[in-house]
Amino acid sequence: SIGVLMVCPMNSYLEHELEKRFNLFRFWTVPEKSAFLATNKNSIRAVVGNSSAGADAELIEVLPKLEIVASFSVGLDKIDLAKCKEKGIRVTNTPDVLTDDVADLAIGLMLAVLRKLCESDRYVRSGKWKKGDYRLTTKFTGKKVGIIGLGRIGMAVAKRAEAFSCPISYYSRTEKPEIKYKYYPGVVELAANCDILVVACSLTEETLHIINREVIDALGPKGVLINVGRGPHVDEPELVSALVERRLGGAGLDVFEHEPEVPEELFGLDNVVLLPHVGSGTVETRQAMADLVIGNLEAHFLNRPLLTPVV
Ligand code: 8YV
Repeated sequence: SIGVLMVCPMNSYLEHELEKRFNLFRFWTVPEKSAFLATNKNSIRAVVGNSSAGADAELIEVLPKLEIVASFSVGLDKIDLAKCKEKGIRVTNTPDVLTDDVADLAIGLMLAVLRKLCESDRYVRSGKWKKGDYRLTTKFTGKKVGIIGLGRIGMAVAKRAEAFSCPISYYSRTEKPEIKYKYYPGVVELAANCDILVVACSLTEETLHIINREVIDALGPKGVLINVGRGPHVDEPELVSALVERRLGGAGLDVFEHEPEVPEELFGLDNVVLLPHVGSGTVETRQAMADLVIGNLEAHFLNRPLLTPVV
């Protein structure tokens, strides 16, 4: 049967469904990776990856029979797309099905940071409430929200923030003429003109460290950064020092530069909320993502049109 290489653990339902249909190899359980690849390279026709591991040039080169890379993610930054294109390898991802969850989480992070939800929870649990030194928080409704990347997720964040009466502005490579939100042609200008800055773009060479010191300074001591994109969108040491020195008001972070490592300087701060990359992490959405991965692989091997093709 068709060999499918799953590169890292991601979802047990997906594993079971793949196992029913294909000869599934779990790469993370393999102790001797290169010996394993040498033995199985001619039977592996598909790779399944996610946001932490995909198919880099090295893996693609070593798999001569590779036909398709199906990612259990919308982000494609762990796949060498140019190499796939060059070799005629198909690529699929999981767009749309996770948009609502990621946008919901972005709004959740805004509320959590501004209203200090996690800090307040710790206040109750630790018994501090009985000593009664609760400090006031910051209103969310009406805050100016700036969005980097007005794709599916960025638009879903905007729509939700509109319901909180937030004026919306955005940065993207090009202005979207049909969109009524205010466009800024640069990230620094956007940051200087919003209270909450949301990273919702894909990670590419152009968007790596798109949040740098200049952007952080433009956002300023009352500004809040929300990152539901990728850790490397942010120059993390710059973000950490700005938060520690209170040059930035706060941050809600679902992603980090070196996951699962999170800078420990952040652990003591009450103006940050830290999540373990769970934007798409609901039972419903992860199942829908898994079904898309399976559907794409089945379509490919039955010579039918792919459900969500990228390459
Ligand atoms: C992860 C994501 O892929 O879709 C993306 O780009 O980052 C997430 O959905 C998921 O956590 C992988 O297991």
